[in-house]
Amino acid sequence: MKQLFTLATALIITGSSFSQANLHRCGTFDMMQYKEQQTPGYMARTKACFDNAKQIADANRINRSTSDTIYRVQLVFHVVYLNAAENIPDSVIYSQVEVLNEDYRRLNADTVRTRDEFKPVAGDAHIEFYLATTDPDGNPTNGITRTAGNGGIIGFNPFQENMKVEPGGKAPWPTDRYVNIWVCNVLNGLGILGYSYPPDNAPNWPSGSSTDSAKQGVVLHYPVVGRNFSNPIDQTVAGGRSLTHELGHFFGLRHIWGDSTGCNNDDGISDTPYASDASQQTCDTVINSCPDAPTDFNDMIEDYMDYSDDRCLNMFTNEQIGIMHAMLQTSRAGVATVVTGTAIKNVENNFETIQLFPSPSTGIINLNAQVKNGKNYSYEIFNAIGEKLVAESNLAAANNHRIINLTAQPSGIYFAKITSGEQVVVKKFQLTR
Ligand SMILES: [Ca+2]
Ligand SMILES: [Ca+2]
Ligand SMILES: [Zn+2]
Repeated sequence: MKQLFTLATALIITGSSFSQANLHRCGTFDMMQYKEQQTPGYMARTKACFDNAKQIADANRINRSTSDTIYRVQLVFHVVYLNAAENIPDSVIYSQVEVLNEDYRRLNADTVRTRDEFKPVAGDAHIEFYLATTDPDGNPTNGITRTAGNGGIIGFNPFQENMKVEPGGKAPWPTDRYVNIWVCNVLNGLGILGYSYPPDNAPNWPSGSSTDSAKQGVVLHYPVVGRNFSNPIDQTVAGGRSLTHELGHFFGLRHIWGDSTGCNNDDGISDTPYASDASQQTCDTVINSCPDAPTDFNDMIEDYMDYSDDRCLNMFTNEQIGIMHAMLQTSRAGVATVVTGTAIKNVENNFETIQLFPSPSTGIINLNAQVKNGKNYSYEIFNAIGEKLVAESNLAAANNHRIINLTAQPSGIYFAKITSGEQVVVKKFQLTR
C-alpha cells in the first residue's frame, strides 16, 4: 500500500488533477500506521481488540443464523463546508442512510450479482442505521449539523484531523453514543475518499489507553456521500458504498487482502478468500490472486471490505458479521440499541416526500407529507429547548397538506417531528420576526 505522505506530496507538487487513477479509496490503514508512529502499541491494541471479538464471534457462531437480534445504530452527520457545493443537501444524506440500511440488511438490489460460490457465506448483518432524533442536550435534531469550516486552501487534513476540532471544524457528539460522520473536503485533490477508526479498546487494556475518544468516527470526502449525487467524482464511487466500507472498519473489519501485498497475510476471517492486494476499483470476476484450500476461490471482489467499484460491491460474509456483532456487544456497544423479535425493515420508506416550508418563516408553516400505502401520520413541533408546542396525531394519508400557525412564537430555531409507523423524520426550520 502506498504511504499517504508520498501520495499527498506527489499530487501537490505535480498538481495532478483528480482522476480515477488517483482515487485512494480508504485512508484507514494509513491513518493507523500514522497512529502507530505517534503512539507505539496502537496496532497491537487494535489487534488485541480484534482477537477478543473473534473469540466472542466464534462462541456465538451457533446461534447467529437463527438470531432475531437487530442492532439499531444512531448516526450524526457533521457537514463541515468551505463552499456551497460542499454543503451537501439533506436529501443526499437521507439517500446515504438508505444505502446503509440496504447493505447491512442485505436488502440491496444487487445481491443477485453475488456469485454462486459466495452465496453460502453472504449474510444479512442485522444492523440498521438511523439519523439521531435527540442531540446530546436532549433536544430534537434531524441528525445533521452544518458548520462553515476553515480547512485552509486545500481542504481538511486527515492527519491533523482539523475537521473534528473547533473552531474551523465540528467537535463530535459523545462518541460512545453516536457514530459521528464528518463530511468535508478531504485535502482537495488528494483522492482519499474516507477513513475510519477501528475499535482499539480491548477489554483487557487499562482504561484511558484507547485512542482519543474525540476522534472516533468516520470522515468522508463530500462527493462520495449517498447516491445520485449531482456531481460525483467518478461513477465507480457514486453508489454510497464508501460509508458501507468505512463503517465496516468502525465495527472492527479489516481489508480483505490483509493490508499488505502477497498471499501470506489475511484479514483474520476464514470465509473471505486470500487476496494479494486490493482490487482497485475494478469488477474483475476472473482474478484469482492467491491459492486457497481446500477450494481455490476467485478473489471476493463483491466484499464491501475490498476496494472494488461501488457497482460490484454487494456483500459481507457471515464471519465478518460475527466480528461486527462482537464489537457491538463490547467496544461499540454504546452506539446501538438492541432490538429483538421482529426486524424493523425499511424504516426510511414510509414517506414519499416531506416538505416543510418556508424557512425562514414569519410564522405560517406549510407541511406537505405524502405517505405511502395510505398509512396515517402525525406531527409535533418543538422549540429549541425541546418544549412541545403543537402536536397532531393520526392524520390520514389523504390529509397531506397542513398549515401550522406559529405566529405567537418568538424568532428562533424549531423542529418538526413527523412520524408514520416506525419511521420518524425530524426537520429543522427557523422563525424570524
Ligand atoms: Ca480471509
Ligand atoms: Ca484464490
Ligand atoms: Zn478501508
